[in-house]
Parts: sequence; structure tokens; C-alpha cells
Amino acid sequence: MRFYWNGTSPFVRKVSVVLIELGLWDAVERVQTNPRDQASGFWDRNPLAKVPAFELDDGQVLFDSPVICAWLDETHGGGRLSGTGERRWRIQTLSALADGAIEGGLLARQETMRPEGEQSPAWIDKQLAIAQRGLDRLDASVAELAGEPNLAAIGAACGIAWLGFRHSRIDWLQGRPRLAEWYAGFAERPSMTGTLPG
Ligand SMILES: N[C@@H](CCC(=O)N[C@@H](CS)C(=O)NCC(=O)O)C(=O)O
Repeated sequence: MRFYWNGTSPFVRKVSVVLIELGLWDAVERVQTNPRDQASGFWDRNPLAKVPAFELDDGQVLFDSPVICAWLDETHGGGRLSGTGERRWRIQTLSALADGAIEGGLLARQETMRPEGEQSPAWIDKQLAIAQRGLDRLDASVAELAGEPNLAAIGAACGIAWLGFRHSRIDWLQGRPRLAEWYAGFAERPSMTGTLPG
């Protein structure tokens, strides 16, 4: 199995955390990838030009992160990160929520990287507000993140960490004491301390 990754993407980090939680870290070949580099051939693997992507031994390529995480958990984890019955859909919804909060932060950051005169402050505010509302909902749903790790908890933790990393002027956990307390504990897991961005 080949894992197309880089060291700063929060979506990549989700997959890395899942690999460690499932004891698969050493079973994959990691390929450092610049998703913008067409010449590397990466676009043949993922035409969307985004990491993470995951190549199976038969050559099939999986993307994007929710698909890769679900595949890893189902085929190698016995589904223990995904939940069963009704809980499965809650975990998927909260995972999507965490991904959406990250996406808001990502779009805001991309806007700030455009030439100053071309940036839209209203667009940046809108995207950051999406991320904030996402964290509000995660704060209200913290009971479903607690306990044994699940895919929503992994997404939430990677999202909180990345928002703090890329939007460090905002205190993302301020006013969210339940989420802050839960995150402080989760961030100490070896799967998190072993995958710090950089
Ligand atoms: N929905 C995708 C999002 C992946 C994504 O946005 N990856 C970013 C890095 S965080 C990327 O590769 N962007 C392409 C670029 O930087 O040009 C997933 O969950 O895997």
C-alpha cells in the first residue's frame, strides 16, 4: 500500500492517525507528494490533484480522506473506528462536520495568500465563521467524540490542531471548554504526538 502524503495537510494527518491507531503505520510506503506537480505523475493517480491518496496493492487508487479512512478501518480495523447502527451515521456526520470546518479554514487561508488588492475580507470572514460554527457543533457533540477513538474524533482533533497551526491568531478553543478538555486528552495519544505538522 502506498500513501501519497505531505507533512502539513490536515486531511493527510487524519489518514496517518488512522494508520497508527490501527497499527498499520509500518505496513505502508509513504510517498512525499507535492499535489501541484503534474510532472510527478500524481495527477494520473488523483486527477483532483489533492493529497491524501492511497494506492492499493492491485493498483487501485483511493481518495479522498473519508474514503481512505473508512477503507482502512473496514479492511484492517474490523470497523472499530466507524461505529455500528445509528452511531455509524452520527460518526460520519461529525466527521463531515470536522472536514467542513477544516475546509472553511483552508478556503480562508487560500484567500489570504492572494495579492492583497484581490482579497475579499467578506469571503475570509464567511469561511472562518463556517469553521467557528463547525467547532461550536463539535463542542456540543463532545460526548460522541469521547471514549475509544472513532473517525469523528480523529477528524475533530486533526481539524482543531490544523486551525491552530494555520490560523494561530484565533484561539479556536476559547469559549468551548468541553471541546478544549477533550482535545487536550486526545492530543496526547501517540497517534497525535507522532504526526505533528511540519
Ligand atoms: N476532501 C479532500 C480534501 C483534500 C485536500 O484539500 N487536500 C489539500 C491539502 S490540505 C490539497 O492537496 N490541495 C491541493 C493543493 O494544495 O494544490 C480529502 O478529504 O481528502
